[in-house]
Amino acid sequence: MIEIKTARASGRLILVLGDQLSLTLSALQGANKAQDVVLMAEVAEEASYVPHHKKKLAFLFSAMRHHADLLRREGWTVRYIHLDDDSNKGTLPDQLRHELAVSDRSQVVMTEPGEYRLRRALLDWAEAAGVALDMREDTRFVCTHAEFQSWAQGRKQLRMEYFYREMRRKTGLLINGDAPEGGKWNYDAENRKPAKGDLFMPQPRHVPRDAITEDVLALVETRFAKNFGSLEPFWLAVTREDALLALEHFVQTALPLFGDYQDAMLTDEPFLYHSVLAQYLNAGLLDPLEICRRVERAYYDGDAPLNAVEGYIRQIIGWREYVRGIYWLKMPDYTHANYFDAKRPLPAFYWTAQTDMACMSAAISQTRDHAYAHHIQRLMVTGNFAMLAGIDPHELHEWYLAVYADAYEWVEAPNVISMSQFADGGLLASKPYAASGNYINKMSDHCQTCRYDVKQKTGPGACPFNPLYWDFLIRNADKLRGNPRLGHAYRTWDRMSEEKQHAYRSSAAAVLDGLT
Ligand code: FAD
Ligand code: DLZ
Ligand code: SF4
Repeated sequence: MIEIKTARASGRLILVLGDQLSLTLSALQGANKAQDVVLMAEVAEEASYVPHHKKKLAFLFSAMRHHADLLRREGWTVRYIHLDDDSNKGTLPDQLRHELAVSDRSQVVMTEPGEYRLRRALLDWAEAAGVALDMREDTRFVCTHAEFQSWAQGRKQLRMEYFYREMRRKTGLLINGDAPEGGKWNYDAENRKPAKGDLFMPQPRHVPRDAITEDVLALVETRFAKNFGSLEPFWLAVTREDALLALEHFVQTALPLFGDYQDAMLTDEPFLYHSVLAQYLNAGLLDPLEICRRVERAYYDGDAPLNAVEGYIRQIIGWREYVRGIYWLKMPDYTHANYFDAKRPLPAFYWTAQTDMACMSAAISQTRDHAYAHHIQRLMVTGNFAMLAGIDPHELHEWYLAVYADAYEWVEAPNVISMSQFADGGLLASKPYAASGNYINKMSDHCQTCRYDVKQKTGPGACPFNPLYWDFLIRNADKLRGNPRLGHAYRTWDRMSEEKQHAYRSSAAAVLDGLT
């Protein structure tokens, strides 16, 4: 065969990002393993655009390094840039510029980044540099951008429940003929039970660390010494193989009770019956449909009840797909939405867990130790407190984006800005998720050991959530009083004596004055 030499190398550079660790990635489709080079890079900019939890950094760098090895085993040529390499340029655009120059290539292929920030930066760079950038749709989601836009178009309310039904029909998950399995689309009414400490508690699967993970742990400890969070214990899966075993472990040990105890909180049980799979799913080690099909099979095999299986599948093809659609519909201004004009800085205890509020201390310590807190802790404890106290939603958003191993803006921002803070005025929820201590007491064991008294409404010993709840409603009455779902609360307030109202407001002022 005669080889024709061209002036430039004929292959393309395929950029694979840290949360694109999937062999099925659209960027790899149709590529030529003999000519194309996969580029993966640990860069300072991605590692520091928020001060990520140490465990999140270690998880992602180790998973990236393992994925590079897998790609090589699959026959790809991989150029992997370590954080400490001399040739590391610090940002993805600068690294691309450098790699194109040294390899004498001119074309870049990639799957679209999950975050607006990076997508914009790469598109702007490519345009300015005159580089041919083939940015492909991320096919690892059930719903395409076009499908979401056409679903959202012309609707006054973007209700997750209706979107979810479309996704059930599209995927055929738990569909029997044309109807939902069991006759209902949603079995949430059977969920939401509080949990007792003496229940059997499954634990997520712990994976022994290998030499790659040990190296990464040392790197993170040195380079990110001041970042929030504990590196130890480190037991996360960092390969697809182990993530699949974690899925299997969840299905066998926790799925049957996932629905029942989905909203429960226990001080000594951070994980309860949750799957702890979001970090694997969001990094690309697992695929949403493969998870849902495995969980669906557990129902048809008689291994898990419908309320658990439907509830679980709804989180993934419902909520997860829905929040992604909302994110892309609303960016770029979305993360600065501030409906209540809340300006208070984030209290220091969000970084230290040093607070007498037992529920907040538990949620934040678990976050520090595991880069994890489950949904209700994020929504009804740390999120609820921030909204009631009038914390700046953008500052809070940056905290959530930093501290969870599963946090990427496309999924975190709608959950924080919209669902937990109502900062967009109510796109995702018909009323703010505001609650007094009563809710936390019903769903957890935290109040039993708290310095504050959940039954006390006002005064120094009262649960801070109690006066803050009323203070929030009254502070924001101009925006919320007309909400039909809050009519009952405002009528209760109106019936209170002036003395009681004053006691609530002055107790709330004392709590807020004490926040540093
Ligand atoms: P499980 O409880 O076992 O749920 C199963 C899966 O469903 C999760 O792994 C996740 O992929 C999906 N899921 C569940 N609820 C949601 C939801 N509301 N939005 C999107 N996916 C969902 N999830 C993230 O993946 N990243 C985030 O940064 C993130 N930030 C959040 C911030 C706030 C304020 C709130 C209220 C929720 C946030 N969530 C986020 C959603 C949810 O809390 C996490 O997905 C879940 O706690 C991850 O733990 P798990 O894997 O054990 O989930
Ligand atoms: C989150 C993250 C971190 C901490 N580090 C890197 C990195 O060094 N290199 C990389 O390619 N990706 C990293 N990521 C993931 C990106 O931030 C992610 O791809 C974008 O935020 C888009 O979702
Ligand atoms: Fe939280 Fe209030 Fe209960 Fe204490 S009493 S744990 S602050 S809800």
